[in-house]
Amino acid sequence: MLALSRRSHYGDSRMKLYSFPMAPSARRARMFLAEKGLTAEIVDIDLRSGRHLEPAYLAINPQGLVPVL
Ligand SMILES: N[C@@H](CCC(=O)N[C@@H](CS)C(=O)NCC(=O)O)C(=O)O
Repeated sequence: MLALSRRSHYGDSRMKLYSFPMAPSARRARMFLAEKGLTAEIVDIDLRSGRHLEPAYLAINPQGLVPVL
C-alpha cells in the first residue's frame, strides 16, 4: 500500500487522480473531471517536498510528473 500523502475523497469512484493543488497540469485534470461530473479519489503528491521523485510514486509514473489518472 502506498503512503504517499494525505488523501481526500470526492465521491465514490474507482478512479484515482494523483495531483498537486498548485500544479497547473493537475488542476487542468481536476477541472476536466469536474466539468464532466466525474469523481475520483484525489491523492496529493507534494512536489515541493519531492514526493513525486520517491520510488513509490515513480513506480506509478516513471516520469515523476503529475497528474496521473
Ligand atoms: N504534459 C504533462 C505535463 C505534466 C507536468 O509537467 N507536470 C508538472 C506539474 S504542472 C510536474 O509534475 N512537475 C514536476 C517536475 O517537473 O519535477 C501533462 O499535462 O500531463
